[in-house]
Amino acid sequence: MSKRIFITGINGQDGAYLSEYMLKLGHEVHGIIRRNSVGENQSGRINYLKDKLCLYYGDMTDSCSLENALAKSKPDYVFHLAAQSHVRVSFDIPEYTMDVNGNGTLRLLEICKRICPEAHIYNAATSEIFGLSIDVDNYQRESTPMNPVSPYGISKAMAYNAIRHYRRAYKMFAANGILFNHESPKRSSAFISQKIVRGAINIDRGVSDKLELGNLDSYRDWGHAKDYVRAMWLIANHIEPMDFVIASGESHSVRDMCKLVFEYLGLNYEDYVVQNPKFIRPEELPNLKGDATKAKTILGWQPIYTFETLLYEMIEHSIKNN
Ligand code: NAP
Ligand code: G4F
Repeated sequence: MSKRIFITGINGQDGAYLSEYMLKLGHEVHGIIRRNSVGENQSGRINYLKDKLCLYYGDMTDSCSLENALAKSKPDYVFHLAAQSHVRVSFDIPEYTMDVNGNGTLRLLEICKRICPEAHIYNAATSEIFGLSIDVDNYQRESTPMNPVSPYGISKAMAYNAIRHYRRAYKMFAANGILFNHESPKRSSAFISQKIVRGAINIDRGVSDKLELGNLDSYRDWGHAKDYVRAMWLIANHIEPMDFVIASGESHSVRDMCKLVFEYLGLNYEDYVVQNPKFIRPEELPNLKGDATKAKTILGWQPIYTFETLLYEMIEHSIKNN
């Protein structure tokens, strides 16, 4: 049966893939977009789906807009994906990051409690909430203590806890997907995967002669956004609201990523990649590696992409489209 889906952050990387997936399953998709002075950017990632979507202007800092959009869309499912999602930028705009990501989640929960208390709410939590905390086997999982190392991580820890509080206190279906890094051809070039892919292609084409990066020795657990939006739907449809880690279980360094992307283009990254202190963070999260056993066992989730196939797809897509 067709369900009414409401997505905050619908114009983001995950919002676009989730919209596509929900439409494919036959659901009605609603979402909020932000006013942008460049009209085309308001819905740049979802323009190809726009005729099939019900869009409202909205902002996580504006309760009125959230209330209006939720009252109109009357959702069965709320996917809360909107966030100031850039970790390094969160050091520059910490108060805004806390307001959008932390208080914004609280605003949304309060309004859902009044307008659609039966809706299944999925919250985009993140591996950044673990920060410096690692289990003895070098993985992070649902039981790993939180020790965030950025304003972004702190704001997301608040949102994660708000979801759990509303679940217990008001018996709402509110669940966290604790997702590790996920990328795709739709990823902004402000993040490392797309920055390396586009940077290497520009060097290969002779458009530039170097790529400036920050820390090459941090490790991340990278997956594909398409695999991760499938997990969101499984989490939101589980028999009871629970929190799940979604990760590939493999960890690679930024240096590994440079090596693979440059090699694919027949180049040696060491000849082109230079460090610029501008991209070094005041506090870095050195290691992320997630254990998604709970999601695999209980939800039957499995990723399709690997680190290599993810990056090959991004490179091929970028060569064709940029
Ligand atoms: P993204 O591409 O940066 O998209 C974020 C979306 O949130 C954008 O559509 C953005 O609007 C919207 N947004 C930002 N501030 C807003 C505000 N004040 N009010 C309303 N909307 C606002 O992020 P993503 O990669 O799709 O990630 C989706 C969610 O998962 C985020 O919450 C992120 O923190 C979380 N997450 C991501 C990853 C990852 O590796 N991708 C991992 C773990 C968790 P505009 O389109 O107008 O900019
Ligand atoms: O691609 P990144 O900016 O992603 P980061 O900070 O890990 O955050 C992403 O994943 C989180 C989940 O773990 C999400 F919650 C969050 O919303 C976002 O999607 O950086 C990855 C690594 C970092 O260690 C960073 O220091 O790459 C390093 N890096 C080195 N040079 C760089 C650069 N990152 C960026 N963005 N730009 C650089 O020039």
